[in-house]
Parts: sequence; structure tokens; C-alpha cells
Amino acid sequence: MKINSKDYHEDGNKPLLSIDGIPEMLASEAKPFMYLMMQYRCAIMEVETKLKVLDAEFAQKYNRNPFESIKTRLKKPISIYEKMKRKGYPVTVENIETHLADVAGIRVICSFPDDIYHLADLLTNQDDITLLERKDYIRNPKPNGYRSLHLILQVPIFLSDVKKNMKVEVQFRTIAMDFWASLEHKLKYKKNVEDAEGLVAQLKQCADAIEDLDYQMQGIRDKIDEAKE
Ligand code: 0O2
Repeated sequence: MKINSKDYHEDGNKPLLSIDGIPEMLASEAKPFMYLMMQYRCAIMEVETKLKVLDAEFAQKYNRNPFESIKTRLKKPISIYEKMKRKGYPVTVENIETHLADVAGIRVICSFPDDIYHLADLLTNQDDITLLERKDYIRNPKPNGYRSLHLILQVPIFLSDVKKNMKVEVQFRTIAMDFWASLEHKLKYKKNVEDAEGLVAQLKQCADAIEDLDYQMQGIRDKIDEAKE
């Protein structure tokens, strides 16, 4: 079984600000904050393991892999701080847990759109997982062309003295959608790009072409699979 599991950070260029640098999270909150981050890391491990189990089963049963790779990330303190401020909440450990759903993030990259929905169903049907929110940007893309399926899941982690439910954001994309999102993200965070508006329009065209390509490739795969039977 070959699983390419690595970290992703959309906020990769931001400095890894220590929590000492965040006024509202000074000394008294530092320890609980680190403890909360540890819990999110555990939640990521739980969901990642579930996905790897499904991958192992698929490989054995159907001789194929339901996804190409998994990337995980824990949101950086500076991004947590900025998002809390943006949402207008005081930056406390309790508020972070209550109001942010994407501190723990997993990105699952699939080959075909139907693998995305199949995998999302298999995951959300597991009896220890609760689906809190589902945003389908594949069937309803964002105006800029962004496509992905986002799930906010609640998953239990088992600590030494307590079972705790944690929120994890899982983003499902095809390889082509991921390729697009990486490039679009670069444009979003680069200042002084020449003809940025033109590039936004070109990216939208690329998103439309990618949608077409994803479904064409899926159709070809279906025909190949039918022929085998
Ligand atoms: P990072 O660094 O990935 O954490 P909500 O969280 O519900 O309050 P939000 O953040 O708008 O509102 O949620 P949404 O729309 O589900 O998007 C969350 C994440 O999806 C983003 O995380 C990106 O990773 C990705 N995303 C959404 N829209 C776009 C887009 O137009 N282009 C690209 N490249 N990615 C997108 P963050 O919070 O931006 O950052």
C-alpha cells in the first residue's frame, strides 16, 4: 500500500509566530492552548487512520486506491489568531474550540470525482463520526472556479482520562482541482502581479476546463472497467 501523506499549509509563508507573540493568549492560556493543539493533532491522526484503513481494504478487495494522497495540517497560531479576529471573537482557548472548525485539516486528493463522494460517504457513515457541516463546492463551485468537497467532522479521541469529540475539516479534491487551487492560492497572496484581473479570468477558464477533463477521464475509466468485466 503506497500512501503519500504529507503536510499542507495554505498559510505556509506566514511566520510560525510563537503563541507568546499573541497578546490575548499570554502566559495563562499558553498551556491550555498547547494542550488543545495536541488534541487536534490526535484528531487528525484518527481521521487519517480511518482513511488509510479504507485505502488498505480497497487495495485488497478491488485492486485500486480510492485516493492518491493525503495531506494534513494544523492551523498555525497566527492564522488562528487572525481568523478569530476576523470573526470578531476574543482569542481564548475556549472560543477557538467553539468557533473554529478548521484548526485540524486533512486534504484528500482523489483521481476521479465519484471517488470523492464514495469516500466521503464511507467516512461519514462510520458510527463514531458525526457530520457537522458539508459544503459541496464541486456541484456548487465558488465564483472564481474553486472546487472541492468540504466536510466538518466530529471525531472522538481517547485520552488517558476522558473521551473528547474534536472537529476536523476534511477537503476532498481531484488531482486537477488541487493543482488549480495551489496556483490560484499563489495568485491570491502575491501582490503586484501584472494583469491580475486577466489571470483571475484565465483561472476561471482553467477551472471550467478542469471540470470537463475530470468527468471525461472518469468516463474513460468507466469504459475501461466495463471492458474488463
Ligand atoms: P487555510 O490556510 O487552509 O486554513 P468558515 O471556515 O466556514 O468560517 P471559510 O474559511 O470561508 O469559512 O470556509 P470555506 O469556504 O469552507 O474555505 C475554507 C478553506 O477552503 C480555505 O482555508 C482554503 O483552504 C480552501 N478554499 C476555499 N476557497 C478557496 C479558494 O477560492 N481558493 C483556494 N485556493 N482555496 C480555497 P483558509 O481559511 O483560506 O486557509
